[in-house]
Amino acid sequence: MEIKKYLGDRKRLVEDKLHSLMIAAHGPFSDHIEAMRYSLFVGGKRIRPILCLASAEAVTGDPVLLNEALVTGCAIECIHTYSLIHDDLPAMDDDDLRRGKPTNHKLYGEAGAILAGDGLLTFAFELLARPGASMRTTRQLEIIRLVAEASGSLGMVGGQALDIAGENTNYPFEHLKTIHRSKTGALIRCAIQAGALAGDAEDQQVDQLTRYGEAIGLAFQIVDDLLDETSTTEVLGKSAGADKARGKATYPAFFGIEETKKLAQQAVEKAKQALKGFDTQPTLLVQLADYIYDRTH
Ligand code: GRG
Repeated sequence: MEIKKYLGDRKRLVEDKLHSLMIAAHGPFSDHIEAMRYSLFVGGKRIRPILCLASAEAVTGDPVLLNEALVTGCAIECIHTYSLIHDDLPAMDDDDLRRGKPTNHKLYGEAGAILAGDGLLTFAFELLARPGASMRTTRQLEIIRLVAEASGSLGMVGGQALDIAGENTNYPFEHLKTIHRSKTGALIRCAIQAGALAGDAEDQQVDQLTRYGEAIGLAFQIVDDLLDETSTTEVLGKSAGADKARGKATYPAFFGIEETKKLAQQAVEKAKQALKGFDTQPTLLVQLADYIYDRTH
């Protein structure tokens, strides 16, 4: 399938599912829920749930298991959205624009935005721990633990803490790699691993998809560093040039633009290598790896 069509179809599928999960869980009326819904539906590429689903599709065609992967991906998207809401707060990156629209705290105030993020994070675990999920309980618990680890202090939250502490300091490149791996890479890798587990993959497949996910997570953040330097606020839907303005270390700051592009490409190639030996070559995952390099926002 052509990758643009695949991304469009899956984005719609994810958004329809997110709508139905939010309505089923919360009922329609309250300012707090509205603040959660605002950031969840204001835009976004939905790359984490799409990767979760594509990973499951690489190991199973069973529609029941694919639905499990879809719900899992939606939970991860809720966590991603919470992280963006909190990242934009005045106490963190203090941004006015996200996904091309005003940031959550600009509309709902700081307390409202903190609570919207908290609500989304908690809702994600409600979804992951849902009763009656059509997978083995051990698998469901494995996914819950994986998502908790990837989002928490040894993953995204820890990476964010290191990132903030490192602003305007001259730390070595190895430290930047740790920040990238934890702040951004962990949740992307986890989306792919969780998709494989929801699809009831064999251990060897989980291992290969984990290595794919690690490489894709790194490629994604290197490209994010590049876009921050080379693109515009209009195209990105968030403030371009923000990394430099905040004294953040990035790949281009260490290596320059051209070398950074090569490093991103190498990470994409490493991801594709990890898929070698799959019974049927997971073409979509290969194409998604290329998309992550080619993306413009
Ligand atoms: C506040 C705990 C906490 C963590 C924040 C995700 C994050 C950690 C900070 C966001 C800062 C940032 C720009 C990170 C770079 C990579 C990244 C996560 C970009 C945004 O993800 P996309 O491109 O966004 O998938 P969309 O809007 O498409 O969902």
